Amino acid sequence: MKATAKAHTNIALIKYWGKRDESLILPMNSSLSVTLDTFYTVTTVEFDEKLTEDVFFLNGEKADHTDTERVSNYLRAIRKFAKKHLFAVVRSENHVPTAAGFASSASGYAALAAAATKAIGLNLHPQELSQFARLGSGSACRSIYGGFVEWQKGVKEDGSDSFAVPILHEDDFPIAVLSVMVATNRKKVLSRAGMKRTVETSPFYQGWLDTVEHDLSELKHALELRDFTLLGEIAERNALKMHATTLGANPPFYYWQSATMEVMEAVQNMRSQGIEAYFTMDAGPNVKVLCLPEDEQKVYDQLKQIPSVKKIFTCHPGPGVTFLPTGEADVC
Ligand code: FM0
Repeated sequence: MKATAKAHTNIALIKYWGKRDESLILPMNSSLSVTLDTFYTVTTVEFDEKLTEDVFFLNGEKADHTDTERVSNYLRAIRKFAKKHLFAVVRSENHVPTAAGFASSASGYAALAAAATKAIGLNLHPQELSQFARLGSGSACRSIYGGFVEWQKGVKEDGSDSFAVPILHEDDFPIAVLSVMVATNRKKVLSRAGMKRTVETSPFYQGWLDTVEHDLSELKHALELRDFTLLGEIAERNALKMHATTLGANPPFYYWQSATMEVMEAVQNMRSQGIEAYFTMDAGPNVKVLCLPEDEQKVYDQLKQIPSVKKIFTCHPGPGVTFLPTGEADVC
């Protein structure tokens, strides 16, 4: 009753922003991301009839109460579905610089969903697995697949039509994503709380909903054409629009810091010099810069010169979830 899975993080080009159901994690809008090759989580789950509660180890150490409770609540849904009332030991190794402000919930819940469902004896189709990952964290449903992935929002109340579908394989459209870590000093508004406040209070949220599906269909068209310029323009526009909704919330908030804007400006300057680069940001101050692989060194060198840039990780489209021989989480 043991299984190990590995899943990578993803960055949204069309953002998931807002829920229509908070417990089933059903989104207000469809979204589209690219799974990245650099950052990942490896998780081993072992169900054991001798256990009287779930135990969670993160990076080799026993996790705190809050993290353990979130994992345990998540496993409850899997136990219920499998009709097996067994507790588990969960061991996760995060190869995501979380301390540096990069989110690990997508790779974390994709790996946990895969390892836990397999360990409990369910043999799921990737589409079902995507739905299980969604229950942990919305963006995790997209990390089941590699490459470019759409999360179709669905319309049903039970969430049975809300899952990710692969659009392009990771080798089908080579782009580079430079993950730019900036100096940060402010406490984070978590994406879960931020999107809830925005849906409930921001008058700009309706503008988001009115245009996001159009952005998505345009982005899918750009992928079909392998048109990087179009992809970059739409992704940058969509990110700015998402961030604009937070300014209308009550109380208002924003994820950017001065360093975030310095990177955004540098990217726009590069474009005026003829280097094709575009930016996108999630619910935090770090910036992801999109460019073509042939320009990645040039873009890297320019970004590196910004004093508030602490570190840059060069990423490319990466694979979907995979199962590993059990025990790998302990040695990775
Ligand atoms: O990834 O409340 O998945 O599409 O990263 O766990 O479902 O952490 F920029 C924001 C991700 C949101 C956009 O939210 O939320 C995206 C965001 P949960 P997530």
